[in-house]
Amino acid sequence: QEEKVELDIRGMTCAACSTRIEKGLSRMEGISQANINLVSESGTIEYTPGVVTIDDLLAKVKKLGYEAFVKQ
Ligand code: 9UX
Repeated sequence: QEEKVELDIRGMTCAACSTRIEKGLSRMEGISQANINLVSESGTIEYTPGVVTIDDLLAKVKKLGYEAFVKQ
């Protein structure tokens, strides 16, 4: 079943950045929802473990040009 992970994301400087990340993540298999907040520099991702991993999510955000960490 789906799980949620909260990320801290650094490097977003305009509203299109958060949209870019949302779209990039949403296109990945195993991700049902991605909500990214520019102001709080964070996001919530709903994903299906076994289809996609948290490391995959972090790598995708990094590839898009931002830093991402699992929120502790
Ligand atoms: Mo805004 Mo973000 O022009 O990568 S989209 S800075």
